Amino acid sequence: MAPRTAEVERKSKETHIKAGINIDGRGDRCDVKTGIGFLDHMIELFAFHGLFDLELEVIKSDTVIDIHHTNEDLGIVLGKAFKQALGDKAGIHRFGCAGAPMEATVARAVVDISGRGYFRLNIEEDKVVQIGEKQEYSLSYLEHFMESFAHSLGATISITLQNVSDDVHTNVEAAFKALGLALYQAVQVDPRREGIVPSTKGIID
Ligand SMILES: [Mn+2]
Repeated sequence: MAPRTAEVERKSKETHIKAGINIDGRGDRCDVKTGIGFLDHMIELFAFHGLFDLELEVIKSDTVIDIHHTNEDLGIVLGKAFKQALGDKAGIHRFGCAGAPMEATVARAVVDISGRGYFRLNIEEDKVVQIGEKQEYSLSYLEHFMESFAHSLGATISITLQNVSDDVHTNVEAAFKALGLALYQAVQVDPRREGIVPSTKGIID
């Protein structure tokens, strides 16, 4: 199998971001410098549990405003890197489904590398409207990051959070771990599907 790697660089008036990825990595060769400490931690553990080797660097950003653009653009660049590394997607499982608990909180991620970008965050409680408001990160930033990631990768992704914690770190970390585990499954190659794009349409673009 050809190496599934990619290098992506994206420059806008708001951010300048570089990424390098090896989908068939070990997960422990990551160098993530986003300028947002919490997000470094989240992306590193996502890569670790997905066994992806990842270099990600925010060269320029406008975090003096807030993290909105950088958070969004990191999702875009990471999604692009996966899309490019996956090529025509021949042989892959395409679907993945995994859960990760953290204390009482459980995150479940369901992924379909369908070519269609869609993201949905389901929260199985009413209480969580404003969690994380005063913190560096929040559930709405999580939603925004995942939305950008799903659209630029061309994947349908659903994340459900159950027994939501009052601590934003716990909720978001469980979500990133679950996504890493589900995406790991989705990108694995089944030898019985060699050379076959996993769609009855014959392509996933
Ligand atoms: Mn943590």
